[in-house]
Amino acid sequence: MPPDVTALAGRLFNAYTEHQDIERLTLEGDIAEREAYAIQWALIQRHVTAGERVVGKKTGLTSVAKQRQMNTTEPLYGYLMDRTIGADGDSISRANFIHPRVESEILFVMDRPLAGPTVTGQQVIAATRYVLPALEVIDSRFRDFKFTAPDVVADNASAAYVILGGTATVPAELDLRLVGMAVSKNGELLATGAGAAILGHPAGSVAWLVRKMAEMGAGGLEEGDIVLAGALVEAFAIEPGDFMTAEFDHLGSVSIRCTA
Ligand code: OOG
Ligand code: MG
Repeated sequence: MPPDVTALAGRLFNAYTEHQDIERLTLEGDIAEREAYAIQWALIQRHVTAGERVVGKKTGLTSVAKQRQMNTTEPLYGYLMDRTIGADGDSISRANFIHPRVESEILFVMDRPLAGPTVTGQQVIAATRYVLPALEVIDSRFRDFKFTAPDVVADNASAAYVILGGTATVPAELDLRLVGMAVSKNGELLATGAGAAILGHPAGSVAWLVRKMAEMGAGGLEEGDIVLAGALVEAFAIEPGDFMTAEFDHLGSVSIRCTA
């Protein structure tokens, strides 16, 4: 029996708005990839009905570090909503999340639309207005942050919040593969990475997203879209009192604070 797309999207929407975890969906039966993206799309429609607006897209599980941490090898995409975007140094309240984790990322701002099954990283760079360093807060709606690939697709790739920082940089001016990054919590170094960690090149990661959207019949990127290319290193839990900073070569730094 195919999954009840509307009911499952409603369950995920309630978990998101109530900051209350739920059992993963695949415990009740298999969900195919296309069905998982259909649930994700129904979930986004619930957000839109609630007055939110799509402002961009995200890839996830595009680095080996993330794939190892979450025990999966399949990248995925999801949507970014207007109410979940913040600026450098902003605080998040722990009470608004279930079990938040922070990821260090490079964010693309699109200058023009981009769609189709054969889009390349070079085409992504040509269609990009600028890139920024970003911190993504992910917050799986599933108990203990444990899921299979279709679960996390349905759950909009664990998207929860994004902090934009640094200075706008035109990507053609540097080699994004070799942009280095150091992330720290409360002044202590947690991990280091480079752009090449995400599918070989951050723009390649965005190109993968565009091709995957085409495969799912979901259109592509719009002018002005913000696009997260995926975490360079693993995600780290954030708790009240924590201050996390990701410093990037060339792009600048971005910080987040967590309060109760
Ligand atoms: C899925 C989302 C992963 C990334 O940048 O790799 C992600 C998860 O790990 O919960 O956003
Ligand atoms: Mg991410």
